[in-house]
Amino acid sequence: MTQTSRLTIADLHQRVDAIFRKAGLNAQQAGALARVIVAGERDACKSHGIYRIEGALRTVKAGKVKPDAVPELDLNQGSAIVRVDAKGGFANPAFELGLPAFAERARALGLAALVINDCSHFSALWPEVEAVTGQGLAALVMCPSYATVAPTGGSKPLLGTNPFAFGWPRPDHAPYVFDFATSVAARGELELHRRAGKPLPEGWAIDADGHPTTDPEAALAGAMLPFGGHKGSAIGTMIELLAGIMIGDLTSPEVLDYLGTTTLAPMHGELIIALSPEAFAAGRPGNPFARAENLFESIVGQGARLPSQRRFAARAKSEAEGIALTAAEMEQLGRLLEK
Ligand code: NDP
Ligand code: PYC
Repeated sequence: MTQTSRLTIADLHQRVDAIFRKAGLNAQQAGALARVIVAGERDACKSHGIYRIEGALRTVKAGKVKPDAVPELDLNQGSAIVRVDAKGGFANPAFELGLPAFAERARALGLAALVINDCSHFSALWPEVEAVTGQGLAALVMCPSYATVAPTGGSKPLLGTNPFAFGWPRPDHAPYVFDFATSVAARGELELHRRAGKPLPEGWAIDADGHPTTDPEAALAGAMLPFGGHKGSAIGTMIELLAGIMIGDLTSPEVLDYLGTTTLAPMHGELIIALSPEAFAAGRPGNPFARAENLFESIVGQGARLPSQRRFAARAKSEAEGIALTAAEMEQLGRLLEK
């Protein structure tokens, strides 16, 4: 049986923050990164938990992200678009900087967009979705990645795994949140299968010659497939357009050209849209939050589960018992702290 240790959320945060501080990140960058990585581990989202620390450190070492960046907020007064220039740093501190003005703008105008430019991005999107729903607003979040996914009908990497996330605030419950890659699975899952020596499920990937494969090595050298065939392929393309080209930032093929590898965190932009359900439903019959509850009850009433339900259950367990880490993960944290 694998031996596990349990760390409190605060203890894991302190260790991850210390690792990043030691690697030269300023307090703003290190703190925001530690918050998102620890949240991933706390919610049992292993593909974006502590496994990501080494990739972030490699990206710093390669000079492909600025560890001391101080993001700059452009309020763009009167407009629905709030912009943060991440200044070549990570996306997470840029988001934290932009959130208050962006949420205030969405409440005042009914909807607003937060554009983040020039950021290194490796994290899950749900922490940002939850930050927006925590303000009583619905949220749509998306970003490109690097070219690793073949468009449906093609055979070469072109699109990114382009994550897409949505949240709806629920006054008396945890929000409704989904967050997924527009590829069949996140690329992090391929890497975790490779490390564990496990074959991939069928339908995830093709090899460099375009043939279906379940071998993680062959898949990493080939291309991943979009989820839902042509539908995921089109949504992935939409994300390249909206969160790459429209916001004046890099698309996934351009990111790969810039980095020359998929072993570092990608550098691109991010688009976050907030919508006020009250503003959109004003003057129409029914309270949008009460009507949404009826919909959720009907879904759960059929025996289905809501997205994020597994994650919220894992969070409750971590909060009560601490975050479970394997001996190998504890050793990894210790090694990185000593470096
Ligand atoms: P998953 O397929 O694991 O999960 C996708 C979503 O579906 C989750 O919200 C999940 O909720 C929900 N879900 C899963 N099973 C069910 C079910 N049976 N019924 C209802 N809902 C369900 O996600 P991916 O592997 O596609 O992505 C994982 C993460 O990777 C995401 O957080 C994404 O943001 C991140 N990512 C980041 C990228 C980047 O460039 N920064 C690129 C690609 C991915 P639950 O969590 O509760 O299971
Ligand atoms: O898991 O696909 C992924 C990913 C790419 C960049 C960050 N996460």
